[in-house]
Amino acid sequence: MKVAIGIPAYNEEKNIASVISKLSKFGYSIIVCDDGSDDQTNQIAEKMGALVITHKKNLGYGAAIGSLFFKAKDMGLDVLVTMDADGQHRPKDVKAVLDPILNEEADIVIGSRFLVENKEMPSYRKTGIKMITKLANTALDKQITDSQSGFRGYNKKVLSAISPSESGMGVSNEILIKASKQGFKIDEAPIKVSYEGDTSTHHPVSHGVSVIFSTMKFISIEHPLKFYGIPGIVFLGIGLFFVVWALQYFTETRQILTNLVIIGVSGVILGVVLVMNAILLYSIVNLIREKRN
Ligand SMILES: Nc1nc2c(ncn2[C@@H]2O[C@H](COP(=O)(O)OP(=O)(O)OP(=O)(O)O)[C@@H](O)[C@H]2O)c(=O)[nH]1
Ligand SMILES: [Mg+2]
Repeated sequence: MKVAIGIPAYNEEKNIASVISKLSKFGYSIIVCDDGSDDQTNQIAEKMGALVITHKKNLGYGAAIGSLFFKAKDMGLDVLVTMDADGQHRPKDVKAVLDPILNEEADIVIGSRFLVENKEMPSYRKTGIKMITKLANTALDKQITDSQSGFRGYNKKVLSAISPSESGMGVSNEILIKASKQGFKIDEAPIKVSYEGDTSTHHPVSHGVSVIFSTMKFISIEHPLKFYGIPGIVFLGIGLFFVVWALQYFTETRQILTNLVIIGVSGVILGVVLVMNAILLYSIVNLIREKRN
């Protein structure tokens, strides 16, 4: 079995050396994607014997994951395990993420921070990640606990079927939503994470908002009937209710209640637009899928 660890790294000169040396002890081959770091990350990773992919400029976490997927395919890997470069993930947890894939029990294994207690995790991050995971679960067959963890294992089938397109942190949900839609088996394994000195390199609110928007985008593409259809039918129902009410009032009193009419007509228009959109997007997405197969 050809297994490698893929590490997306952006300005991680402080942590990358110890992450690579600890992983090497487990005998794993290591691929580092240097995402346009302007510190010594690239040189250190090279010196530590990792295979280094270099982005000339910073393209984003998602772009780094995309490059690692591409390299894994190119190398004909059977399994790619991704983990962060900031020392938050423990190399000894690789086995827990890898084994279910080697035993063919799952196609994707997520190292979840919510299956065992992770005391160090700041509560605002717990809340944020749980909220985003809840949103992702609306588009996943199997409900999961941590859709944002970057510590994951992917088998060969997933690596060849999915090409991540999201350049930001939204890639984590993108891969899961696409994989679930294609029927891949997603599982979770417990991991411990350290938050010593809070290593995060982005603002939690902007990070959270960008991930929520990109997740909505992928849910709307993968599940247009659900995403647009259901609200469309609700608006149509409310609109028709108000129109009938206005008509009834008019027949009884010969008077027009403008606000009833406005609510009614705008509800019907919005409803029709959303339902049309759902059908249109559904047929376009399926047409593209048929063309692709
Ligand atoms: N933030 C950020 N990280 C990147 C980028 N490209 C690669 N990375 C790497 O992606 C991994 C995850 O980034 P983190 O900033 O630790 O994100 P996080 O783990 O969700 O946030 P924390 O839980 O606070 O650490 C790290 O190894 C980064 O070095 C990028 O453009 N921005
Ligand atoms: Mg981190």
